[in-house]
Amino acid sequence: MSGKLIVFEGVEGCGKTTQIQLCCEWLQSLGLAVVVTREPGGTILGTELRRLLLEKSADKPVAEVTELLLYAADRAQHVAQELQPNLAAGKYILCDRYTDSTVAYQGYGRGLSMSLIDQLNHIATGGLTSDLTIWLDVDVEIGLQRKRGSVDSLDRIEQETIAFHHRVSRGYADLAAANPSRIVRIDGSLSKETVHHFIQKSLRLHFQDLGSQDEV
Ligand code: Z5A
Repeated sequence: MSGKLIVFEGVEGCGKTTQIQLCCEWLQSLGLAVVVTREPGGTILGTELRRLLLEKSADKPVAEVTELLLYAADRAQHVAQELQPNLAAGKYILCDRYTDSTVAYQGYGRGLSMSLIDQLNHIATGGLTSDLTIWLDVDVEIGLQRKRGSVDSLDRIEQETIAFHHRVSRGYADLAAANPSRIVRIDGSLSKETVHHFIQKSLRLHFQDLGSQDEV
């Protein structure tokens, strides 16, 4: 039996965590085995890498290529330790960020080489791609406003300029246009309930064992 890898992507504050939680509850109510995980930080080693990557300390700058390599290291460990075994066990995996984040943030955001990013993504994943990626599309300003309202302080990437976040957002738009069968765009500025409804619809369309849309 083979499970499903469903990835949630988008700019900061787009609602991934909220929607993953709702989706997890819904899939569990259908009797499915669900695993929720994230990048960076989906393993014990990854938790350490996440702290190094996101802590905002001016006296500990992280060079751009170092950052890229740390995300790749986190992903390689995550694929080997979490994603592959849970897929092999037939589980539905809901993953907060995956390879598209590196393209959007390190590629479009930081301007690092796309061919280097593609190579590292391939090495880290061994070619494992998502079965479906949900891109929650919200305006950068709305996302950052939501984040500023929900946390006390912003981490290193959140503190980047608005222009950086706009480049990231364009990265997601380009990725979705280039991968229409893998990436589904959902308007993340709608209410939480409406976004969840559209996610249910998309998942039912893609995965027949979730039943027909009439049941939504
Ligand atoms: N990163 C990278 O650069 N390269 C990589 O390869 C990878 C990652 C894998 C951490 O990601 C950082 O890692 C990220 C990119 C970088 N940049 N930063 N910082 P993260 O996913 O852990 O952090 P995040 O992007 O900042 O996401 P988040 O804080 O977890 O936000 P979210 O999950 O998208 O949103 P949320 O927590 O569900 O919602 C935020 C608030 O909005 C909260 O108060 C909600 O109640 C509210 N909300 C949610 N949905 C709605 C709707 N529909 N309406 C109104 N309000 C809403």
